[in-house]
Amino acid sequence: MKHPWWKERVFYQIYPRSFQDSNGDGIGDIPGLISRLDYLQWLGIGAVWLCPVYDSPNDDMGYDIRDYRKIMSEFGTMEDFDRLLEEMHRRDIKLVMDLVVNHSSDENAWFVESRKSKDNPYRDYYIWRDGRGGKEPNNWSSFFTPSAWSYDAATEQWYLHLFGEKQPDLNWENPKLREEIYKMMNWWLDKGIAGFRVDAIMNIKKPLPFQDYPADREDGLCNVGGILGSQEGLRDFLNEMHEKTTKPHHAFSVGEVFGLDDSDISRFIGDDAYFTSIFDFRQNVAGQTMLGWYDWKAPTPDEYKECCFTSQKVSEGVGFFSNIIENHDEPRGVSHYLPEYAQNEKGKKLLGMMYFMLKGLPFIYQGQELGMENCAFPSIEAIDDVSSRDEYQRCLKVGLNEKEALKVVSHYSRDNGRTPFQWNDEKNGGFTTGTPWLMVNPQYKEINAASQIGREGSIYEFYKSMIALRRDDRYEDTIVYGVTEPVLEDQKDIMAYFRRGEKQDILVIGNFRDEAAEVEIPELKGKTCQVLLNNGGTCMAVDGRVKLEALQGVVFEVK
Ligand code: ISL
Ligand code: CA
Repeated sequence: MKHPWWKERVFYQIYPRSFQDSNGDGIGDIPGLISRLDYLQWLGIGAVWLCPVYDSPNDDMGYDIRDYRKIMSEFGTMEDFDRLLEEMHRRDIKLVMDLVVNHSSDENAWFVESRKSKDNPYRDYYIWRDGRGGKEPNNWSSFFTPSAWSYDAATEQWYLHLFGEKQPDLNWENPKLREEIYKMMNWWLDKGIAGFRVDAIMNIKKPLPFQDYPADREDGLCNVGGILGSQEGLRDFLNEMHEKTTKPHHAFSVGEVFGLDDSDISRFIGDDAYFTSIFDFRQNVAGQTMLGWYDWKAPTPDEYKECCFTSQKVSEGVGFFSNIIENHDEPRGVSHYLPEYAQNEKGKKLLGMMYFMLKGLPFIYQGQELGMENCAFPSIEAIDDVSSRDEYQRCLKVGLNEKEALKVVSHYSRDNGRTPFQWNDEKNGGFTTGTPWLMVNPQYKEINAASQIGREGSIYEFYKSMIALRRDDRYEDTIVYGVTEPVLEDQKDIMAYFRRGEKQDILVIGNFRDEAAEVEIPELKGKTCQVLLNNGGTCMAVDGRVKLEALQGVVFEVK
């Protein structure tokens, strides 16, 4: 298929718990989301990735599923869900659901059975091992707790959980379990959803035997994330899942894939690959180490651009990455990638333009189109997220004081992306009439949708015009399908690239400096440069020289 729907649409990620509450209980819900679909339609959104709405005890906010075929009661009912799907389709918006099948909740009926006895028919749906002299079976660390193993007294064995204690890992080696998962996926696809965002999928294949690995942190534990993803047997599972679910349904899928070797991309994206697309996390993981958040650094604008360009290069001719600056697990992109002097409207639009015009599928995370920022959490108690609590303890363990630990966690906390959506400057930013489940970012008075919709020059209107440009038939061939060709790569804090199509060339150029810049692009000599998008200020492109103000970003059509 040369022009499938998913290449030409803009995606929007919704964290339903924090989008819109309809009944005053402080929790966003499906009726609330339905009441905001017009907002997405005005913006020009063509598909939504909806974070988990399945029945869950919410230890990891829905990423711990108790019942895969039931809607979380706080969010509504299956009737509400069906209405949501219908209302989205009426607005020509596709629905992509979250698929969490590396693990389930410990309250899932499968696990409730599994833990009962060693010969229970569901025992092998999960991963059980004997301990070593009263201790964990091996030194694997979990992403959310120190050890990846928890002891269960009923059968005197340990179960594996790469995430939280209440998120036991499913045993993909068991063909019966795999069939159950495929049946469940097909059940949702038959309902008419467009496909799945596939959670933590590189973790489903565990390396056997379950041995110790060299420690990568001070407590002797080892993060096996990377080791898991390179397991050859993982490919068989991914292929089988595709063959039995997404392929026969011609469904869309986007994998949450970390640590993939660039030489392997063609097996993951492209025609008949395991997934339609995978997220490009190269810039998100830049600056991260195994030690934990206290040791992480944000990339500079030049490191950011290098990551983007590498990803463009390795995916060209292979398939489409999904491009993001943030999601529900990340700090707000504008607070993470922009130097402090650039954390203003102009800088936010600049960053938005730089990633949005790259080749790939643009995903916008809720509130990104308003320039929502990280939240100044007043204390660790104000943070709810399970991984933030773990990282806070790690900070204290290595000797940071409480104030320093809070500073680290406030920057990286997943709750930065989860504070309620800022609809207006009224109580709780218009999110709820009750008490919000997580604090509203105090910035809602200044940063909110109502004040930006229709205001010329607002971040929201800027995103709207970027989306309109991408959807404009005259440019689609170049913006969606054109090759990316970086220029001025060695110019510090300048990010510039051509998109070359059959009908025209487009130049995307941005100045991340806090002063004006003038650069030379010989190819522009004798050509006219027509401005398609500009984040503000005057710009000149004359005789091969381009002048940009501080933090200016411009998209030119070059003729
Ligand atoms: O694997 C990682 C690093 O190699 C982690 O970053 C991990 O993949 C990531 O945290 C997975 O996130 C997803 O699954 C989690 C859930 O808490 C997140 O919200 C979700 O996006 C467990 O389901
Ligand atoms: Ca509610």
